[in-house]
Amino acid sequence: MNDAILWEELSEVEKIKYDSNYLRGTLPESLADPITGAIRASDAQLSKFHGIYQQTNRDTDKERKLQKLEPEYSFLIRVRIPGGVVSPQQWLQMDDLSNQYANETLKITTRQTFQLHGVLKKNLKGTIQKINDRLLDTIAACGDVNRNVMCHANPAESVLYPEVIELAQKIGSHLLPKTKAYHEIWLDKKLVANSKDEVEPIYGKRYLPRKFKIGIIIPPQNDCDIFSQDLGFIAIVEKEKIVGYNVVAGGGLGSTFGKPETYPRTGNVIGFCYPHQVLEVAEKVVLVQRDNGDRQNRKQARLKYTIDRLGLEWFVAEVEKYLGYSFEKAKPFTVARTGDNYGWKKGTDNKWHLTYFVEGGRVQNSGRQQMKSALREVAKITDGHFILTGNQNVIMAGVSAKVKAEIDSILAKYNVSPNGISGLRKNSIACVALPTCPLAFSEAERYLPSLISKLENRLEKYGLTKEEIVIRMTGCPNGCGRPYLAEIGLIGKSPGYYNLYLGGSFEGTRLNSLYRETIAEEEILQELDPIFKDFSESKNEGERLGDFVIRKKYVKEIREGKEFRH
Ligand code: SRM
Ligand code: SF4
Repeated sequence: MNDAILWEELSEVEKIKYDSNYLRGTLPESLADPITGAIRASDAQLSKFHGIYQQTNRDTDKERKLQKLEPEYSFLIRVRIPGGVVSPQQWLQMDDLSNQYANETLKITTRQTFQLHGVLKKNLKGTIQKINDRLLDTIAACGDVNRNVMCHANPAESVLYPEVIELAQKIGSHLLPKTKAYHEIWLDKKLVANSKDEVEPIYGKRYLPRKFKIGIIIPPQNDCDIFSQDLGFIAIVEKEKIVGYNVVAGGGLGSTFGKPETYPRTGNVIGFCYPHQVLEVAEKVVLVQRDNGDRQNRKQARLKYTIDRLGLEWFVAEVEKYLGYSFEKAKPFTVARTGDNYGWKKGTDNKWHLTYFVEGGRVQNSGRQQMKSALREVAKITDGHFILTGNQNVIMAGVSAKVKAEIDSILAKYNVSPNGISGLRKNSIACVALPTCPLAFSEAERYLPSLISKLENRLEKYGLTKEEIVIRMTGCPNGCGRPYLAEIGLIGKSPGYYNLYLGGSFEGTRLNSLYRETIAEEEILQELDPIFKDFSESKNEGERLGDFVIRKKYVKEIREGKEFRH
């Protein structure tokens, strides 16, 4: 502890980070303790920086309490995979680990990576080691540092894909914590005993005030929801070359019911930088946030609040001061959609790429539909690789025509051919929520598929089955499924009840707006039915539902985060 710091004014987590000896804490002791399936509370904060969250099974919490048993503790492991690129060997390893140590499913997250759920404390180290054996890791997948860097996912959509994925990987590496704690604790590497020699040149001893997120897109695709990122880079393409990037800062979606000082916010385009400047721009924005973010109140600690508190002009000037030069004026760009373009596409490299829908990002076998087995078999025969998308889907990428045909027959064999999926379902995202998420008020991933089936009946009635509509559901207002940017957003309030938000844009440029509060399924259907009817009857040519509900004044347009109300 440092006496010069006014610890009593800072959030508890600040002290835990500072005293942790660069993220070591007492993790080894916690892991070795046989009495409990849990780790110490301070270590549960630190484990996040290692990609690990302690959880309980919320389906059994009440019953276990009645029986005076400790909760069913287990751990979520989140892998760090910049841009979501996964080799077939890595896929097979993750699949094996999910069967051996987790709940037999793989969760593809909204930030293009895998989560394993349900790993017991005694199996944590072995699982982490096996992930690392395949050249993946879990460092900084969570915690107050830069998280998994997102990137335009589909190689078939742009010849410039190799350039942006390389950039995403470079940013990810550049902003990794430098502590060797991860290697010592999980990989049994030699103890770096005296941490005084060990410095975190970017983060320092207290790391960032809060999580930090970066994404890169190639317009017109906005598959990383660039306006939701703390920091975004929008590739500016001239004559088939990336001449540089528009820089977007201050996006973020988490908010809390009943606390109007918290709100989702879309990022501001603050200027243009050249490709060789991207790494330093990323670093300096991180440093400005490190030095100015709120360390007292974690609910005000994200970059979006730093910008709103100190002013956008101040922020840009400060970043430019750290850089030693000014941004150029941002260049024009347009984005067309946040969702994935499904189906097979041939790339300019003559390779085939299949963008494949994974409902709620959950790769699992369910009855006759054996998606997990199918993708395992694909991993065994593919001559390409996999790419996880920010819409919780997977691209079977870079395959030859021969393998393309084999993949089609594997998907058919396991009853998971991607046919006949409605425009609504294709554009759906659901966060994990129950039973693992400790913050969930209601279901999301386990419930959205059945709600969509009921909505599909209504859409069919109005000839809208193919209409692409972005629908996203989360079990609480933290925004993990980015519901605030959906045309239809549903956010859990209490078991079975949701707030309904309308009017986000299909392109991911506008926040939605509260339409109805605390309603259950029957009311959700009743509220949406007449809107679908009206939409089918009076939408303009090419008009999207999100724009329609604003034109027809179902909701008012939200122009910036501060206008948003729950
Ligand atoms: Fe998230 C916390 C799951 C993307 C905003 N998020 C959590 C935790 C770890 C709950 C917790 O703190 O104990 C959830 C674990 C549930 C579980 O059992 O798996 C969780 N978040 C997820 C994932 C898995 C949702 C999914 O179904 O895909 C996503 C993992 C992404 C990844 O691979 O890194 C996920 N979370 C997001 C996003 C979307 C994004 O990043 O593009 C957001 C909104 C964007 C943003 O950050 O502003 C998001 N998660 C949050 C927040 C609110 C942060 C805030 O500023 O207030 C929390 C709560 C917190 O940090 O205190 C949170
Ligand atoms: Fe959990 Fe809420 Fe995030 Fe859903 S949005 S995963 S319920 S924290």
